[in-house]
Amino acid sequence: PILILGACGQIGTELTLALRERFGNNRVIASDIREGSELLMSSGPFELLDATQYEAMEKMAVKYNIEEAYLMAAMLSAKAEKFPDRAWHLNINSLFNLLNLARVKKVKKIFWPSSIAVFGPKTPKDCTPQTTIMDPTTVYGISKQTGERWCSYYFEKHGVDIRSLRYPGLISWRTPPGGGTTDYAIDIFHNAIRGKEYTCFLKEDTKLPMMYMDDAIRATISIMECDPHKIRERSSYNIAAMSFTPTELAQTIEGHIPDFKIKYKPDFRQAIADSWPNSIDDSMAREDWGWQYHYDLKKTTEEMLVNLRS
Ligand code: VAH
Repeated sequence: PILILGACGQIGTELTLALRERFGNNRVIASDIREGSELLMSSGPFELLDATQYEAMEKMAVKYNIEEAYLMAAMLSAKAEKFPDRAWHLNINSLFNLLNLARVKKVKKIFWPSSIAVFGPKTPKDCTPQTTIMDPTTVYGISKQTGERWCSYYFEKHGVDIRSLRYPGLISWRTPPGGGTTDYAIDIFHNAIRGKEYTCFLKEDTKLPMMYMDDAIRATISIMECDPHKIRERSSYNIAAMSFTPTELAQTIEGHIPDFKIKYKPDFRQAIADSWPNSIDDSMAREDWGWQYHYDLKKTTEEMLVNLRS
């Protein structure tokens, strides 16, 4: 059986549905601090669970005889700047709980998401390497950088089979955006299909690494299923798909909705975006476990518009 923590979040919702599709609804236990969408709740077992409470997690692992766990609960970059203490507590303690659960063999294999947010202003911005300078300037980025160090430590010291990916900004339609900086790339579609002008909170030339959710889910399942001897990196792998600016995204949308209009009103999230890379070198993921993206900007735009309109 598989346990998903943070199953009602942007990635958690999609991961739960994909794993239920793949392994059967009743083999995937969804859990979160609050209930989720009707689709998620009606498709298989759900438990209210606070990922910062070790005893509760341990009880859940024993109750369902969990073999694999995915920790998708976190507070994202923009919201974490407003609630630094809560963000640090949630992001780090939930990871410690998961690592310790694996250390005492209550689960066999675990997944934890990192992010391009681990990179900072001194990191090379173009084709950012797998191993490089990391000087994150956000609470979220610091929690992800620290988390990567703990993942590597628990693998080396305790043999914990932890797998991790540095997700770029993820674009999806099933859940509303939740406190991220890259979420402009989701908000924009919700406005466009309602015929509304979109006021973008980032400058028009802010280039960021992005990925369509289906690619991110496929990458997650790939690294979890791959032969452990092929995994050379136990902190977290760079993965990439596309990089674009708000202007490029708006132009692609205009190709489908000619009268779509965008204007720019940068806010505090501009400084967060400016500290992140423009593009990512994911050659190590390609070499080690055959990573390859499928959705480019054109296909992502088509998928988002079709699904949000249906
Ligand atoms: C955020 N979507 O904006 C998340 C992600 C790289 C961005 O970490 O905070």
